[in-house]
Amino acid sequence: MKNTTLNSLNNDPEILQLIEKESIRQRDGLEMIASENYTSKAVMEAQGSILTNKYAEGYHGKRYYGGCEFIDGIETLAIERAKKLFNVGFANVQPHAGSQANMAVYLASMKAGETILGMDLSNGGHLTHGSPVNFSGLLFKAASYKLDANTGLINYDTIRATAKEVKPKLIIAGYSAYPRHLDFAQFQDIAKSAGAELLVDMAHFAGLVASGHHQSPVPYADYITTTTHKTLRGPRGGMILTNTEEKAKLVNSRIFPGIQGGPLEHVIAGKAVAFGEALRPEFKTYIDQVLKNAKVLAAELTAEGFSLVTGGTDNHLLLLDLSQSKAVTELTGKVAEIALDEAGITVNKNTVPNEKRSPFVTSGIRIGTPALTTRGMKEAEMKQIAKWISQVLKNTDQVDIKHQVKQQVKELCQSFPIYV
Ligand code: DSN
Repeated sequence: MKNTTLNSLNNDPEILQLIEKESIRQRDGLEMIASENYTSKAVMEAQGSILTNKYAEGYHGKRYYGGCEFIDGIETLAIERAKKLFNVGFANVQPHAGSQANMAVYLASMKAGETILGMDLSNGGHLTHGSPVNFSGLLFKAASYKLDANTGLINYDTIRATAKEVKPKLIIAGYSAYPRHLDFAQFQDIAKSAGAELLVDMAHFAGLVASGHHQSPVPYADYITTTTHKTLRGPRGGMILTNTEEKAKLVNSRIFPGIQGGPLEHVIAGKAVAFGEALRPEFKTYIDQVLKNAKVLAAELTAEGFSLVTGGTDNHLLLLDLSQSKAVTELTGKVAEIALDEAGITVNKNTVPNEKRSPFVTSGIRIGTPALTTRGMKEAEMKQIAKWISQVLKNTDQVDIKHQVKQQVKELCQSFPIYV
């Protein structure tokens, strides 16, 4: 596939070729990593623009560089659109990623060495929610809550009991691999009883909040963080939302000069474009279809003999527990991921509750529908895809089957071009 927008890269054929190959991979394969999506061309144009040339440390009216008059306009638009989209008082659109957004909130809410309480990583939490190898576990005392061993669901009584015991300064509600909705009223009550602040990291489900398909954390949380590139379908980046001026000021100072220097104004322009897109009625229809697709996929894979953590999904992702699935024996997440990749279906291996294997091997795979829905795929395609996933996972050592599926995947993808 010749990418005609990359003419200037003719002088760098090594990079050009690799971008072309990645374009073909994205075009011909089924992207089912739950945290990935396809941005619009408009988002990419903003992100690939001359705005990358500009330094703009500081904030509107308080920059440390001259020549920021247009940058101010762009960043203000991003902030105003974010506030409208989430019906919230304050937004900081400068975090380079979700990780930096979380770090700034931790430093706003606590001193180093104090305690955070988040979902255990192997139970579906995120690296920045207290993993010992991440800044969150290195700089803070990290306690975690696990999912109910029988149901795979969040047990709010367990979180309450743990909070009482470890007395956290900050409780984190949010996940990377949990297929159900969160109850923010319960989290808020637990945090209040424990004398803690509440952070909702909505990175995965921000699109669902924006479209009204998930309860909004805004009335309940002290801080809300998100990435902008998952269900929100914007450029790769982060954002922090707050409801009070006091917290907004604190967060702003923790982002800059606390942990970041110059903001990525080209990415911020991309965020503004994406928020504008998410404010349109079509975005609601899009998320509606994301959820319908996930439900159909869940039902079809269950019928094929696969076991789903929590028995199904309410959101954009499903988590297959291969160790509990009648359809396969001794299949690891690692082998499943590789086999599906060979068949043109991209997913990621994932730990499951009560995981017995290492995070490099795992007993599960996480599957999401945001990217395929952006391509226009609906229930009928999900039914077909579930059959292919099942066929490949039941025959991971059958090269012919993987090749056959890959060919069929490519043919399906031709009917659903990403960028026309
Ligand atoms: N790595 C992201 C995910 O895949 O969920 C979270 O940052």
